[in-house]
Amino acid sequence: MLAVDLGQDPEFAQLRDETRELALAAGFAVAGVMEARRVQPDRRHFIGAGKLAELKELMEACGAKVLVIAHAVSDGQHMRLGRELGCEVFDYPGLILTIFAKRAQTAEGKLQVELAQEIYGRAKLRGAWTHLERQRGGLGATGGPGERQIELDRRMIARRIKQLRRRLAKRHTHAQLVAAGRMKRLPTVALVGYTNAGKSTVFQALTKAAVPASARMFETLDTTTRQMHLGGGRCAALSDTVGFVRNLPHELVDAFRSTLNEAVEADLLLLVLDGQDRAGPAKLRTIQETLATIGAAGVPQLLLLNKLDLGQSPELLDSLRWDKMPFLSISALTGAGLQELRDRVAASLATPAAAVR
Ligand SMILES: Nc1nc2c(ncn2[C@@H]2O[C@H](COP(=O)(O)OP(=O)(O)OP(=O)(O)O)[C@@H](O)[C@H]2O)c(=O)[nH]1
Ligand SMILES: [Mg+2]
Repeated sequence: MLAVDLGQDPEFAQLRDETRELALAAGFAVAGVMEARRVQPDRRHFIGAGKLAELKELMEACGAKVLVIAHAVSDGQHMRLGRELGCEVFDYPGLILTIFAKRAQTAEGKLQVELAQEIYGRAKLRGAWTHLERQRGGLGATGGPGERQIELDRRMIARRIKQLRRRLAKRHTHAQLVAAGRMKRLPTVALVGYTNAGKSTVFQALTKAAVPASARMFETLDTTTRQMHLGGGRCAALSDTVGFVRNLPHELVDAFRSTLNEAVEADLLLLVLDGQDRAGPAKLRTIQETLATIGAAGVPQLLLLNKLDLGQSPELLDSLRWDKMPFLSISALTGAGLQELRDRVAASLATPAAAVR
């Protein structure tokens, strides 16, 4: 695994550790981690020649077959690294796509992942094409067999992307109609947050519905919606959905648009953070940025610090108090704070939107 400190990211250590976690979630055993420090990436190999030689040596010494990079690299860098090191290369977006592909269960989830892969692969193919064209060398020469093949591939992928988008749109409209019928006029609440924060566990605790929760990253890819009782005969429709991570690849955000729309259309967002996590403030920023990207920044929010039973990070608490950010501490596992959560949700849904924040 390769992590490069480019000097712009104050959270480099978190990025490195998180990429390691993601590599494990993708099913790789991490044989070694190499760090490098650069002002900016090398244009050809992302890292300099000296580091590249060192990396090759390290990979040979531990028999590594795969290189995982904690950053997004260009198509050219991707190709050259693979060739130089004689191994398969996963950059950060590629790694996350691989995990999503492994986890996808439902037809919609699989379609969304396939769409994301096609979009990501198309960019890579474009890189390969530029490379071949350069190899061809000749000026003005057209119509070589290789070129025709690449052009055919591109057109096929473009057609596939269009087809996938159409199928997803159809499914989504259908699902919306079904859901609208089932949850007649119920206000909607969506759980959002970092992967592994405990969203599915909170969902289970609030709805008594069984959805898989686990310590694996990106356990949930599909949206589940159930009724949640708020007391006094009132109900809301609660949705559990896909988790966020820093730099969520734009291919995924694009492909998972319909799943993420759940958050855009909600009356209230429950932002779930792992309260014992020192990296909480950075993760909260990631959540807010992702919400802004998908157009859900304006939806009223209630911040939950989950896993109260495990303690709470003083750094996180200080940061929230400093920002005057209201929050509610809960434990989905022990049930602590859940009654107050129900009351707060009921109160916020009963008052005009803006009052919640
Ligand atoms: N101790 C403790 N563990 C919790 C609590 N809530 C969730 N967990 C654990 O945290 C892990 C992740 O929980 P999930 O509910 O799967 O998390 P998620 O946010 O749905 O994760 P993704 O679906 O991967 O995005 C699981 O191992 C849960 O058992 C809690 O209140 N206390
Ligand atoms: Mg989940």
